[in-house]
Amino acid sequence: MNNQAQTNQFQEQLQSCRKSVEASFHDYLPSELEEPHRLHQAINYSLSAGGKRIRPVLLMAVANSLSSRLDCLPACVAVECLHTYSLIHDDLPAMDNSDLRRGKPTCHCQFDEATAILAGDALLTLAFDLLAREYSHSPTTGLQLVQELAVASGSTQLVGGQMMDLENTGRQPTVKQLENINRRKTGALFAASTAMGAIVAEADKEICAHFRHFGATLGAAFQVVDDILDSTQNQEVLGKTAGLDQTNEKITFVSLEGLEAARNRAHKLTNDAHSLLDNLPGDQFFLNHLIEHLLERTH
Ligand code: GRG
Repeated sequence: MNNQAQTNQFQEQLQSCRKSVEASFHDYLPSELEEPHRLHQAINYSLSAGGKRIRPVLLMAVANSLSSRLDCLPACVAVECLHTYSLIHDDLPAMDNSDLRRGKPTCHCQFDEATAILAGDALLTLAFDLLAREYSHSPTTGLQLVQELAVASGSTQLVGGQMMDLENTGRQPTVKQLENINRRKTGALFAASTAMGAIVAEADKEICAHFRHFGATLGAAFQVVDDILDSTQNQEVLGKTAGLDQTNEKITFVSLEGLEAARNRAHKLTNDAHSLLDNLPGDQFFLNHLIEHLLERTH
């Protein structure tokens, strides 16, 4: 297969993964007809507002590469619920104070602050409800999935990373400190997504750990690219407020090391992710293309 044919095949697979995740939302989440309507409207608004669906796509790609016997879709939806909660709360006035997300007004702008907080809370809880409910026929797998997501989203990882990010506002962290914040704030959910793909596929602990490491490395690359895009793209392309890091006095790899060094860092981490994938079992055609796609993305 030539390069163009491979790219086309990857793009088709990517669209198909996204579509199946989005089509599953209504299977697993409360409808807007359910009370309280305003809360469920806010949840559905933020979830269906778009988004690249990278974390569920990663989970599905790993599960598929290991020929999972169990359905990975509930876990994919759970990860996207958790991610969407983090975005809703991250956009709040007390956090990043952002009014645009996924090309639309943020949840608190479209509804109100209290509703946005509750929509985030509900999505966070729904993620674990979904895992417990949909994998009850395979309790060991269900428990491992709950543990993986709980650790990644808790006070030492996702929420902890956000706290450290806020504490460093207006300060100049070292490269090591910034790597540490990013590992928690962004890397942890990427790592959980790839590990959860391996857990759904009932892979042994060593394989799960290797996929977790791969996800963490990819998450680190993703955050550097995010920093680069925040400083170089406009809000129409990004679908979210551009230049927010500078406005909020957030130190990024771009402000710390400069654009060129940040680009080199993203390339190095991307190469590391490819190398980690070389040592993993399964057909990695899709994941190898996804790594490049994430490096070359424009939003
Ligand atoms: C508990 C009050 C409270 C707040 C927690 C956990 C949290 C707030 C924030 C998480 C930190 C965060 C948002 C990190 C940024 C990670 C990141 C680069 C998000 C953007 O991800 P994309 O580009 O978004 O995949 P889409 O919209 O495409 O899904």
